Amino acid sequence: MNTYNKEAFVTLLKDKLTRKNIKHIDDATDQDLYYVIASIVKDELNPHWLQTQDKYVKNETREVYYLSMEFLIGRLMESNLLNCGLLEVCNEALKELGRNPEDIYKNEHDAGLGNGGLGRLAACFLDSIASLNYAGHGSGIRYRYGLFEQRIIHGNQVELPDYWLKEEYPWETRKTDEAIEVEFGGHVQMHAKNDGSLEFSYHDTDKVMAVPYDVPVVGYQNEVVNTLRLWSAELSPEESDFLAEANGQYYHHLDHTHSVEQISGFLYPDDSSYEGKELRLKQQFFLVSATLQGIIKKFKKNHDLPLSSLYEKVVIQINDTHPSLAVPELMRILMDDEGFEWDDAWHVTTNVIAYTNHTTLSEALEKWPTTMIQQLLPRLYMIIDEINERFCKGIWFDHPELRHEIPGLAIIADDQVHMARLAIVGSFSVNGVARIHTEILKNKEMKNFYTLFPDRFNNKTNGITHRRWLLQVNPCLSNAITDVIGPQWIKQPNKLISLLRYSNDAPFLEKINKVKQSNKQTLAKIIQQKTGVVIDEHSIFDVQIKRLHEYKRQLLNIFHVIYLYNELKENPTMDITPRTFIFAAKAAPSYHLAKEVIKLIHHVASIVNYDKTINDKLKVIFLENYNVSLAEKIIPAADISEQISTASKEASGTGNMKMMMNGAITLGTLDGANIEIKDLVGDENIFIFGLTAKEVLNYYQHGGYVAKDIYHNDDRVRKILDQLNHGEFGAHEIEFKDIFYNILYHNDPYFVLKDFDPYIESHELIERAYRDKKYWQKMSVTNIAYSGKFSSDRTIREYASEIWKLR
Ligand code: DL6
Repeated sequence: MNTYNKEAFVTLLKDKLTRKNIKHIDDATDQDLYYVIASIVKDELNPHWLQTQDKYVKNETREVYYLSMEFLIGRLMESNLLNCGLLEVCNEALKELGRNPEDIYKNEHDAGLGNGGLGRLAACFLDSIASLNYAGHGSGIRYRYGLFEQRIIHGNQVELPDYWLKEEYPWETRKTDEAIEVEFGGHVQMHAKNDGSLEFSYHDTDKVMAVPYDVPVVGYQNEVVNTLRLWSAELSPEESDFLAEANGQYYHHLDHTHSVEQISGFLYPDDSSYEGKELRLKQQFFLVSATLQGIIKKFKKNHDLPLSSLYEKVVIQINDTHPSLAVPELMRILMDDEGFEWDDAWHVTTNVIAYTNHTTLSEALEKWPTTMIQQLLPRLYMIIDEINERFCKGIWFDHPELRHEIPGLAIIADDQVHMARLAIVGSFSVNGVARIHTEILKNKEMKNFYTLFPDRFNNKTNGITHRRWLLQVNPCLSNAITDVIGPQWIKQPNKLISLLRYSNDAPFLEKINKVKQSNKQTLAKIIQQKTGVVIDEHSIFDVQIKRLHEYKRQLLNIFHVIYLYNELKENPTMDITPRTFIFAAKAAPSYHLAKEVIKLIHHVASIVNYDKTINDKLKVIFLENYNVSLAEKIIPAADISEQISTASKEASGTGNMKMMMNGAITLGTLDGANIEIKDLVGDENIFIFGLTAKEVLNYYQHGGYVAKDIYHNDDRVRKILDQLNHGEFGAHEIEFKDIFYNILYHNDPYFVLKDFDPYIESHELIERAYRDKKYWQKMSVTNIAYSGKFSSDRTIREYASEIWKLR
């Protein structure tokens, strides 16, 4: 793509600046330059965007649509520059002009249109789909407010609205002419047709316009540009006219406009528990209906084929159950708008839709009250009811051995619509996101469905885009790698394996070490700027960055810190390698215990970081407002990657992959993708501890374990819990009682105490291993070498060949 050298780029920048901003380069602000560079990038990629679309039309390409309520894309400037082949030249040009590229790029507000795991995965997938030259697009919602901005005030999380669209977002293009009408509510009338079949019409519905904003998804230096289409809710012209005619109803008009726009107003900030809010259901239907209507319009326009062969050209991957209304909505469109009979519509639907599950946490499994769906989506409810009837009858007649299981399989049960069941029944593929997760789905959580549909279930272990998470965020490490094994790994990340040849090569190890050290220095500066705390750049950077949830066990981590602190207080001359524990995490606003843990981390930090008697051997850092851009700064500097979820609870994890790829060593439980990391790097290159998933599930089945036994028998544990209970880490006595009670009186549901001892032991092993520099660096290189497997390119190739059947 790129044809510029530094001089040409400088000229172009100046020229654009004159035309756009009527300014000389010396007067340009960082923000001016940000927009000017974005405009240069768009000039570069827009022709390819159009060509890519033309190519798909001309070749009648089969296309995949990744439907997701979340796309956590972060900033796009650097990745777009990188993928267009302009990053280096742009950086050089800016430096030539005496400007710091980072200062310019950070003018982009992170697009935080996701909570965490599944939203970031969707962003990585889009990057891989385009980079591998597959025809695939994202479809989501253009929330005006992304995930809340986190502030910490006196240790407490406070949430502020994230109005990320305050400044112009240069990457989006509004496509008014492709807007689509979505209908809610109203009532349904049935009419008998001449042939005796039924016809349905809808009356008095509320109509909302879904207006698409397209964001380019740029493939890595391959001239492919796919589309991320984000839908925005607006008042439909028809409704607007109607309101205008109702004279004197100005305030009503405003109210109504506001309530329509609320549909794409904000992202729900919880990723781990389900909340039955009507607005959320509206958002889901809005996304699904606009996307499906758009797909069908495009199919009719671009293919000379009957709609009954939709599945030959279209596949829809639904990201968790949030878009699972796609099943009844596609049925509705095919039957009511296109005149299909039920069986034909069902055949098409169940050959178009595929479903990915991202969690087995029962509190996160979506169930909507039947009355809510009946009122908001009356025709869809009728269809869901019919799907359920037919499905249950099928079990009754074809699987008599499962008759007694029908209540646990039925899509409608206990006056609720069970969305995961709907998604499984209406899809041709159901996949988990790591080997162990898929096994748990098949053998436990979805066991009876697996019996019914054994061929439907499959595993697709997650991945991350190595372009962003190595090439872009860690350029020095990338260069060091390229210096020894050549640049092929960039297009074929599996080639990173050749690094194994250098795992004993002293000069290479030294180089890798220098890169890590310099990344740690950079992070140390950021930490000082943000928190005022000076940390030892040579300490072990022990990192846990992810959403705050009990199952992710940040509590276990901070208990270990308290334990170390207690040890150091008793023995200040204790010979330990200095440690810096780095946390970053947002808690769902209504998740009390998670917020308590954030507070505890802060209170511990405020004691440990300023206690002179421990000689700066421990520091605890909490970086507020965790988002993609912050992760990009922390990950390259990590020595230890804490992946310590209660076994069986973390479906996969992707932070584990990002840190491994940047040379950190995993300290983890046998959970999610940690297991696959361990299988690759071997026991000697990872620190594994704690209960296995089997043990955890077994405890759950038998009512847990007795946490008080550990409290009574382990002095270290008792001391920590007593410190909490007596307010030693709180501003007042009752602070942290809830944590104390949850562990001792709710029987430690996430096995923090049970795994405490092996966790401490692993930390002691880490301490010893870190002292042997050579050994540590070898481990680090081995992890990088095996990380190619966790590129999302591998994952996407698997989806493309095994589920999507894309060429
Ligand atoms: O599959 C992406 C990601 C997994 O890596 C995480 O293990 C999983 O927790 C996450 N799930 C979610 C939503 N649900 N919950 N909890 O983001 O998906």
